[in-house]
Amino acid sequence: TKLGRILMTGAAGGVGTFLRAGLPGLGWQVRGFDLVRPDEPGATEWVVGDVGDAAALDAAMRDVDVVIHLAGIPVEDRFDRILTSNIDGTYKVFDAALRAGVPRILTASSNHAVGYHERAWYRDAPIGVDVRPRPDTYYGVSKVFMEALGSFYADRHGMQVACVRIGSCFEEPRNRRMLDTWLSPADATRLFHALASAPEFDYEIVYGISANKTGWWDLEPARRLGYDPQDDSDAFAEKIEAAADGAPDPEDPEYRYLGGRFTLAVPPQE
Ligand code: 15L
Repeated sequence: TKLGRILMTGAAGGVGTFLRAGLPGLGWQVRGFDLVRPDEPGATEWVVGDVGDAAALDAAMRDVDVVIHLAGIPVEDRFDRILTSNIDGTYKVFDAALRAGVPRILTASSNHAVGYHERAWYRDAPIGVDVRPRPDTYYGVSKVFMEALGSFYADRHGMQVACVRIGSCFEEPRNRRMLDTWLSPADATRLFHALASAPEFDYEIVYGISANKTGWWDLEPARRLGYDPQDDSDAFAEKIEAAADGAPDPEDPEYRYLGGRFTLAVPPQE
């Protein structure tokens, strides 16, 4: 079955590479958009372009049903670079989607939009999607901007917007924190597929992690939209504990804050 066409910005990046591998098999036509064309595009179409280039975006938006916006700097950086790539770039993608009449945008927010919330917060219930934004970096601030812009375009223009606060999307969790925050590549595909095919919605914020035994972020908002995670980081727990150095220290930012070591990140000097 053909479900429709997805324009994926940042399609050559980490999450994009996983989604490009998974979504076509579920019935989506994927058009990749990125600064570079990978050796194995996988996607049926590829557009080399910059999200700063409104004309390139206008051309890429033709006949698109859903935008998945992943482009941007994925870690802390100097504010001027974050401003160009993540803040202005996200504005340009939303505005091009609006001009083209694309009804739905799924956008890669991040756990770092709320990275200064403390693990101690989680006592009786998992942390919800409606907590106060507490970005842990300029990078996190750009994700708060993204969520605000999405809310504005949903309310003002009736666009359907889902902001996914992605955890740690890698082949395997790499440390203790990622036992909480891991999003497996297969679950990432399940999540974006669910959001792309869900019945009409207005504005949604969801956490994007797998069904991790130790996960402490509320997955109900994603589940309500059809996400049914199948993976659990627990399968890697023994390996990670064996490699870890002593018992977890609750004062270590890695363990204490939702955003982990991003709370210590400083922008590079040049
Ligand atoms: C992110 O937002 C980053 O893009 C990614 O590289 C990981 O570091 C992830 O968060 C994380 O919190 O593990």
